[in-house]
This record gives sequence, C-alpha cells and structure tokens, in this order.
Amino acid sequence: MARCIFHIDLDAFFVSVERLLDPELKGKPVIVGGDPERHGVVASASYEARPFGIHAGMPLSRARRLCPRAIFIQTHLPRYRDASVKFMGVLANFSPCIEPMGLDEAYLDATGCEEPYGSFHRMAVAIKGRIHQELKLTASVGIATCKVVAKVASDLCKPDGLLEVAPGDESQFLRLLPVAKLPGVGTKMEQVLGGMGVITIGDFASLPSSVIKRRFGKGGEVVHRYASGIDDRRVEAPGESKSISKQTTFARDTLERYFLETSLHRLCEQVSAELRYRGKRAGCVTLKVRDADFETISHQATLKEVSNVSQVIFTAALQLLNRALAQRRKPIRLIGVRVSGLSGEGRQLNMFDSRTERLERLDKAIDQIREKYGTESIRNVGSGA
Ligand code: TTP
Ligand code: MG
Repeated sequence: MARCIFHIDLDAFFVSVERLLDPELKGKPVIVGGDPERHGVVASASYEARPFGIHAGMPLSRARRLCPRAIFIQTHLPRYRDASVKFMGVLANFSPCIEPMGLDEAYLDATGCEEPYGSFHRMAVAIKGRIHQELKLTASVGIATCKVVAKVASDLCKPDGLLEVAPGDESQFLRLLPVAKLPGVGTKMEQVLGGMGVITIGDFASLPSSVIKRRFGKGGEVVHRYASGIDDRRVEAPGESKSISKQTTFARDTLERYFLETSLHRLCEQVSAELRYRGKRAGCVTLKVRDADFETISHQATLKEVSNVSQVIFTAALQLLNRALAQRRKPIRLIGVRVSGLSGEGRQLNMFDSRTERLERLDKAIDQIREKYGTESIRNVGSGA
C-alpha cells in the first residue's frame, strides 16, 4: 500500500503569533527579527510584506529600505515555543507518527489514519480546523506519497492552503517547478545547475546521475532522486535527541575572519541556549565547514568538562575553525556547530573554577533578559580567549 504523508507548516509563524497578542498588526506588513537600526536578519515576514521582496534571512536594514512602513518586532522565542507545543499536541490527535521539523512544521504519517474522516483530504481539512480552533493560526498542508513531494506541495499552496498530489503524479507535479523549490537545492547549487542549463526540477531529474555524482557528490545524488519524486525517508518520531546543531549558509563564500567568527559565535550562543533550555550540558563540540566546492569537513573536540556555557562552546569551536582554516584555506559557504555527548546532570563542582561560574551567571542573566525583551535585545560579544 502506498504511504500517505502530510507536511504541515504554519503560515508566517512568528508574525502570526505576535498578531494574536496585538491584533493591530493584522493586515499590515510586519517583520519579526528585531530593530532595523541594528544588525540582524528577518526571521519571519507577514504575507503583506512579501510583495516588497522581503523574505527570511534578509538583513533588517534592507527590509526597511524595501518597505519603510513595515512594523518591526523583536523575536520572542518563548512565545513561539508555547505555540509550537500546542501545535504538535493537535497533530498528535491525528496520528501516532509525527516528526516535528523545527517549531512550526511537521511531517505526519497518515497511512491508515484517514478512516474516521473518509479521505486523506478530509482528514487534512480536520487538522487545519483544529489548529485554527485551538491556536487561532492557519497552516498549509501538502499531501503526497513521500516527504519531499508533501513538503513542496505545502510550500506551493501557502498561505492557508491544502494541496494533494495523487499517487503516481509525483514527477509530473514537480516537473515544471523552478529547481530552487526542491528541498536540498540551495542558492549555490541552483547557480551551478543554472550554468548547466537546468531551470526546472524536470530538467534536473533528466540529468544522468553520473554527472550529478561527479559534480555534487553523494548528497547531490539524494537530491537528484527527490527531483523524480523518489524519497524513501520514513516519518520518524523523535526519541530523546542526542545532539543539538545549528548551521548557516552564507550569501557569498568567504574567508573574512571577523565575519566567520561572529557567525560562529552566534551559532554557539544558539546551541548553548538550547542546551540550557533543555537542562543539558554537552561533552563534545563538532564544527562543520563546507567550502565553495561543496567539500564538507568536520572537526571534533572533547571538552574538559561538560558544559552549556556559550563562551566555553565558542572557545572550543573557534579552535576547531582555526584548525580547519590552517588545513584548507578555501572560501567557506556554510558553517555549523553541533554539540553532543549530552548529559542531564550538573557539572562537577570545582570550587576553584570561578571563571566558569561567572560565565554561567552571565549566560543566565542574558537568557532572562532575552526571555523578557526579545532575542536581539542583548549580545554577548565574547572574546574567544
Ligand atoms: P518558515 O516556516 O520557513 O517561515 P514562516 O512560518 O514565517 O512563513 P511561511 O508561511 O512561509 O511558512 O519558518 C518558521 C519560523 O522559523 C519563522 O516564522 C521564523 C523562524 N525562522 C527563522 O528564525 N529564520 C529563518 O531563516 C527562517 C526561514 C525561519
Ligand atoms: Mg511556516
């Protein structure tokens, strides 16, 4: 029996949650991400802001130039986390097999769960209705026989949409869409493919896999199969996760030292804050670096003592970055940080280590300020020493 997978994604998630608290924001171009006077990027843009060309990841200053009357709001992660917990709770009523992807999206294996509703389509309508009833938010749902097609479908029908791709229609459905719509194809890959004459997903699918393997490696082969609607990934309910990771892709390949270090610092702050939020400490830090040729390397370090202190994680990651750059000086297009070896217990008390204790207090204070005033309200510009 063919599988039936739903991809469910909330519309303009951060903005929509802010609108629940301040209905004045309805119908207006709204951008969540912080103060456009300061550094930072758009996290979420309302659909009224998008015709101006504003999208997630764009510098806030540019967003303001494109739409001066847009309303800018700080990011309030605790609010979105609460909404996310409720969202996943709603989905759990419809299937035992749900795989959350970040805060506002999830895959749901609907195979065999549609009976009470009469069809998968009606089941999806019921899910959208429950989300609206319980969260006052809208979601878009893609229905297909595999994850990648379900995800493309939900993306295509946003906002507040529902799109079902019938079994057997997968490659036909994908064929004429721009290749950038395919998950796994980033800006750089799109450029390289463009140079090879590839415009649509169908163009990509028709390239021989030997060419793809030579140019993009094994990862490229997987994405190439997606282009034909072939994706065997199961919907996997998460167990207790064994690691936390964050990564970022740059708009331009770079070796600029200050930029790399500040990007790395931000990633380390994010994974450390996540550790503290989950009450965990990590024993291991891994740095991932991808260069302009899609070559990806990882370096790993074991910490002397398990930690969730931003500065400790950053110091380890920075040493790894130095090592990576010493080995291979090629412009970098992606960096990522992963912490693993997670443990729930507190660190061993070391009465002489007052520096760690000071740093822990600093992180706690920053977490509290961010909780109250927003993620961008304060930055700890660590020295990395
Ligand atoms: P998305 O689902 O990609 O975006 P969205 O919900 O704002 O809009 P859409 O209607 O197109 O789904 O991401 C979900 C949330 O994750 C988003 O509201 C904010 C956050 N986010 C970031 O913080 N940074 C990013 O670069 C992206 C893409 C999302
Ligand atoms: Mg969304």
